[in-house]
Amino acid sequence: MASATALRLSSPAALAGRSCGACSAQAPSASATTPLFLSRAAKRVHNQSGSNFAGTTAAFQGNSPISSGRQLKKIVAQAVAAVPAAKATQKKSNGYEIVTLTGWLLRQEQDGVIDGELTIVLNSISLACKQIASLVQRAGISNLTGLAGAANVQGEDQKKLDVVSNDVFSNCLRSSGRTGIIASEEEDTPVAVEESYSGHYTVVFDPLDGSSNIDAAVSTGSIFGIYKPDENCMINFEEDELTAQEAKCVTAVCQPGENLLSSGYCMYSSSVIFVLSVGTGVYGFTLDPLIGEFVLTHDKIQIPKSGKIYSFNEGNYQLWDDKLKSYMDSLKQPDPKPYSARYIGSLVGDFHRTMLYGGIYGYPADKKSPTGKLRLLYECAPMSFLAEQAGGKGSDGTQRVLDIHPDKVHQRVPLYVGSQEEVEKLEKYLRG
Ligand code: FDP
Repeated sequence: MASATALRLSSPAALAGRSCGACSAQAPSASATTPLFLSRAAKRVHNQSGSNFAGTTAAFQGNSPISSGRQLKKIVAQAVAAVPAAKATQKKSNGYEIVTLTGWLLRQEQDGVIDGELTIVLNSISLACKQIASLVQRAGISNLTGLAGAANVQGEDQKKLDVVSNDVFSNCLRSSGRTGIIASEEEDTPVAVEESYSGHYTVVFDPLDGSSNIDAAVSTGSIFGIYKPDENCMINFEEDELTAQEAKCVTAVCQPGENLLSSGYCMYSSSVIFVLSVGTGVYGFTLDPLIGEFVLTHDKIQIPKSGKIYSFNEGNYQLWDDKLKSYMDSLKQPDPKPYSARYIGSLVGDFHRTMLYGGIYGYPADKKSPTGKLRLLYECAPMSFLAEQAGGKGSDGTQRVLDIHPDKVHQRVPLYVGSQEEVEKLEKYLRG
């Protein structure tokens, strides 16, 4: 079982690698083809239109100096006419342009959406996801299936991959040097990162969600949420006793989802997909295994306003309350057509499908689990943040999930998330 000891690494924090990821073909230099005899106006037009002006300029390269005012006028007119077409052509992709996650993050930083410290944290998370993806893919071969032989703080059996993924995630976050406090679903309590260098972001994560699916090689995922540091909860390692530190750590992570700066997940499925929001919409990146980079594939994801797919573990039907049962019954009415049921039993996979196709995902409270099964900090709040950023909704049945103030680190709440109209329909049934 993963230990809950405060993290104290002596080595200086290694910075996450930052390389330029937006790869596009280099535009030919305008000056290379600038003709010698153009007027200033014609030159300006030429420079704006770049290489596409080459056809026009070719006429006066070499031995064709401009010999009359009429000729000059004609040249300028030709040049002006060439501009709209040139601009349109410039925007066309050559088919080899890609935007990598690293390049996208740097762009957000340049635009002032996130700071450099958050860029480094998100980069370190993406690195953890790549490592976990490879472990998940090879689990059956490298003897990483099955139980680790311990239970976590919530009494759930930990799988070997739960434990390994937790180490991978923690290591990546620690070595970024930009996290102050980290809290994992697999650890008893949040821990302070002593070697934090700057930034001091608070990160909550579930390193491997849906782990009951691992041994069957079915979809799993990692989920994370990032909060800005709270001055009141910053740790002073010189002065604090461990218990005082622990109290500060708990306070730091017990924030409502409303305060999230960023959240996201990585799905380990037929492809590895990293989906995140930094508060300006939701973007999805698919891992290209050949170049080892996440590449932008889902630009500005929007959850459809409604959708006829529901994703609940209906095995629990008899344990639900009557209002929820009648909601579920209503979805099956053949008039005009019943909803379709889809349930993987892996939150990341079920949520990802709901984001793309619309519908509703639900894990209600029931007689066996009176507050539901899913964790507010590591599952419900990050997913609700994403849902809202994509135009959907996240609710516990009566209120917005992002408004819930956690009183416990491992608090569970019911979750209904997905298309706005579907979540509102459910809320109406639950109100009675
Ligand atoms: P798991 O127990 O396999 O880790 O919160 C964990 C979670 O999976 C979710 O990913 C999943 O949606 C849910 O539990 C499945 O629970 P049920 O098996 O009760 O349906």
